[in-house]
Amino acid sequence: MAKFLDKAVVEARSGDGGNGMIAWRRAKYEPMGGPAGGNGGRGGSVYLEATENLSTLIDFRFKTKFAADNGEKGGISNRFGHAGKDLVIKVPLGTVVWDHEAEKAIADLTHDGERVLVAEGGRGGRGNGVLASPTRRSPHFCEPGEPGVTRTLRLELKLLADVGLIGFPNAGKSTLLSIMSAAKPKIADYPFTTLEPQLGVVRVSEGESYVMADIPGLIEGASQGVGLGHDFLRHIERTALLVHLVDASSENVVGDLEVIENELKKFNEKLATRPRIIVLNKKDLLDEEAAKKILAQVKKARPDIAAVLMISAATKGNLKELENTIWNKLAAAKQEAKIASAVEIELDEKASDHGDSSFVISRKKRKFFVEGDRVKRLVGVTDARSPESIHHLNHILRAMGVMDALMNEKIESGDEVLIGDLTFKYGENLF
Ligand SMILES: Nc1nc2c(ncn2[C@@H]2O[C@H](COP(=O)(O)OP(=O)(O)OP(=O)(O)O)[C@@H](O)[C@H]2O)c(=O)[nH]1
Ligand SMILES: [Mg+2]
Repeated sequence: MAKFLDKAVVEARSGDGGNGMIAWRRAKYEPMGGPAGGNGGRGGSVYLEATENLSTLIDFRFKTKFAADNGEKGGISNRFGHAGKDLVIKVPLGTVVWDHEAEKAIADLTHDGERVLVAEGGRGGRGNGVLASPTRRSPHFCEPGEPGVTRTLRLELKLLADVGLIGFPNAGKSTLLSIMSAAKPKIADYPFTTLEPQLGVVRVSEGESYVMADIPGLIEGASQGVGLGHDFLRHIERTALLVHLVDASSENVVGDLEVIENELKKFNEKLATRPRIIVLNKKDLLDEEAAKKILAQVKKARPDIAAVLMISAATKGNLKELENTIWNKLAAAKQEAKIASAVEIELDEKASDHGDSSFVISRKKRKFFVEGDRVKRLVGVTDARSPESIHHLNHILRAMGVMDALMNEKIESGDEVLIGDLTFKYGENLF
């Protein structure tokens, strides 16, 4: 059986920006024409997008590396390179996106079509066509494209399903899922038939559906971990509406009900107030009289739970009533779940900001190291052979405060400064 997947680590890489172009116009009467190299195209960005068509992270079991296309290099005659195509990775609703390295939540995708930018494409380098200016009429250089970024993300599925089927082993949870959805879980007359949550899509009408999870059976002591109780209860926490199934032919129906209710409460106080429906199953095994009596007993024992009904999954008795009750309760329950999750996960707004212009300076004797996202990218678009390009870099480093910081570190003329792949000499090509 495939292991149920509710966590995945993926790598997303945005495309490199295309390089600029060095080219010259060739006109009949202009043998040495002006600069005409086009700009490189922007690299494709990577987005994550929530969709209601998925309900698990199973797709990320084998494919974990994603890359958007690179931008095209600039062309002659001032033609711009095409931008790289963006990549949109689909994830199920309720996916929380973490920056795996920084351990920061960057998005909580809760509605269909909601998107987050996780890796921004590199800018295209400028061609010599646009780098020309009145004082620099024929630039013999262009800019390289900015490299893409690679980000390691952890995806966590917060909401497993809309509806969670819970109850003792053998209560008939899998049977119910199999008749309400197209899912085909294993059904058998022994306990613990189901060992991993099974999901099914329940179609209500054209275009309307919800996801139902059949959760493995719970037993007394589950809140202390008995019978993999913790795993199962953690799944239950991630369903908006609970359908608690009890075998109505059991000798002590109210007692059975209370055992599970207590375990839920012990595990997480919040589960005690999660919207729920109590469903007494296997009505076909009781005569009319006994069925009525048991229904009354349960209603009396739990006056706090409004929705109590009796069905037979085997004969599909009262199924319509159950379907309607679930559908009516679900809208309200999902609203509640959304409010709760908004409080739980405090998004780190800064973590999704890639243009991080912070930098760190460290030194080893007469060598200075400047590290940071933005400085690295800047150096990436610098052509070390072009004095003008170096001049441009100096200008930006000064504006970012890198020069001030180096002076605070008592840098002296002739000292080496290492940024990204380039090494500079202070006072010579860095000033
Ligand atoms: N008579 C009768 N039997 C039922 C009904 N619903 C389920 N059963 C039977 O009860 C047994 C257990 O059903 P399952 O659906 O496997 O129960 P489960 O709750 O998924 O059990 P676990 O996976 O072990 O937790 C099977 O033999 C089913 O055929 C019902 O409404 N009436
Ligand atoms: Mg089962």
